[in-house]
Amino acid sequence: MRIFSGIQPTGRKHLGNYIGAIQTWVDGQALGEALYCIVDLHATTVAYEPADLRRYLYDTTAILLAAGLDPERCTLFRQSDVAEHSELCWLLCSVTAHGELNRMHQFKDKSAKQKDALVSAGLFLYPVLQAADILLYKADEVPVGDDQRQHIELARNIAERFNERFGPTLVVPRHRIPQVGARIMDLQSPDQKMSTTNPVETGTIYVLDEPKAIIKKIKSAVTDSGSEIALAEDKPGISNLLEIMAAIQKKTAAQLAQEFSGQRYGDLKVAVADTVVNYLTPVRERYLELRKDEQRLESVLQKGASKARVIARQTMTEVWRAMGLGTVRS
Ligand code: AQP
Repeated sequence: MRIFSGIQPTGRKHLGNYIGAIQTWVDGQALGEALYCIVDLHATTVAYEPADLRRYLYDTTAILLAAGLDPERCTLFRQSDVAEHSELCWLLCSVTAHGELNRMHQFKDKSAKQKDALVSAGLFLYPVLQAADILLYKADEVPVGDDQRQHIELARNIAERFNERFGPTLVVPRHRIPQVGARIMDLQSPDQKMSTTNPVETGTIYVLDEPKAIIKKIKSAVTDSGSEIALAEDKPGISNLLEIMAAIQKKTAAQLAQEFSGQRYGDLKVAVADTVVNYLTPVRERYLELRKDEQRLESVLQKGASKARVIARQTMTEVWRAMGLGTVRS
């Protein structure tokens, strides 16, 4: 089985990214041939500073290695090092409907957040580039958080449409969304997912937060009316804390709700803070070591790109042939 997934080099990866994606990437190394990509081309679809992007890319690489990605057991690479991603994106545009892209929640949300800034065509085409990332490697499985469900569905539709139009060429992928922790919510607005671009700093726990900051954020997390610890729709704050702890301890939130029944909100917060600190502290410490050696990080990415290119070129040869384009490549 081949696994593919991508992550944006936003530098400040948060607990949602960690539980929803990074943890499943690490586990994926034991399940099949895993390819993981730091998608810097995606990061250019909103306003950014080139120097920051380069720095964040190394930050993200170091976080992924600190989390447990092992370059001997997976292929970790930078998207812009493999030109075939952009090439396939353009070709897949011919089997993607404008109306489909218009319906993407992420486009609607992110374009609304752009306020006075330019809403780029790149942001609109983001899901096509994401489909290209996945389909280029003929991935069977794509581990992602719940927010990416719609994009993976689109990638499946694009692959099916391509195969119908040009003959069987691409693999139709399936998503792997974790059963617990697929959508970690913001601590201050538990009706919204925890997110990099959330303007309220205290709602987001960053992977690199110091223990003191983690404890403070969890202690000040918004809770709900009443005092009973329970998993319920009208208790989004408490349910989110239970979900976070359950994902880390590999339990279910319902199990934890039972364990905490009769206790106070404050008791739960102390336990969640303790769990998160113990979970993230070793990652932060390894990160601080790994981040010092940019040359090593660069070398990991270069080696990964060399391996990824071999698969990408093979797929592009098949795609060009199927579409009747260019000189037939060998
Ligand atoms: N809150 C979340 N809970 C669970 N999983 C999540 N993911 C994102 N947020 C949550 C998953 O993380 C992976 C990487 O996502 P990305 O590359 O889009 O990274 P990001 O830009 O840092 O994600 P954000 O925070 O969601 O960004 P913005 O603020 O730009 O919208 C994906 O698998 C995603 O599902």
